Amino acid sequence: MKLIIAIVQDEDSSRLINEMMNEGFSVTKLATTGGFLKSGNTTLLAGVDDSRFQECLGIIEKVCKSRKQIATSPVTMGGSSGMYASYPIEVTVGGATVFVLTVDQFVKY
Ligand code: 2BA
Repeated sequence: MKLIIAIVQDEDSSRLINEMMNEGFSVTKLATTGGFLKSGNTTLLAGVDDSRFQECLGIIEKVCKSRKQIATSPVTMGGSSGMYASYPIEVTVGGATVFVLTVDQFVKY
C-alpha cells in the first residue's frame, strides 16, 4: 500500500475529492497553509493499493491546474536601519505537490 500526500490549491480540492471518491479511493482532507505564500491550501491523504496508485496520481494530475499568484515579499532595507519594504513577485503555484510513501502497516480498529 502507498500513502499519497497531495498538497493542492483550494480551488481544485472539491473536484479532486469528488473524482477520487467516484473512482473508489478513500480520502482525508486537511486544511493547510503554505509556508511561502502563507495562504490556505489543501492537503489530501489517500491510502491506496499498490496496483492503483498510478491511477490515483493520474486523477490528481488531470484535475489540478497550476496558477500564477502575486505574493508580497518582505525585504530588509539595510543592516542597521531596521527598515522593511515589500515588493510584489509573481509565483507559479502547482498543480499539485505530491509525496508517495510506502505504508508499513495499515489497520483499522
Ligand atoms: P507555498 O509554500 O505557499 O508556496 C507557494 C508557491 O510559491 C510554490 O508553489 C512556489 O512556486 C513558490 N515558492 C515557494 N517557496 C519559494 C521560495 N523560497 N522562493 C520563491 N518561490 C517560492 P509550489 O511549489 O507548487 O508549492 C505549493 C505548495 O505546496 C506550497 O505552498 C507548500 O504548501 C507545498 N509544498 C511545496 N513543496 C513542498 C515541500 N518540498 N515540502 C512540503 N510542502 C511543500
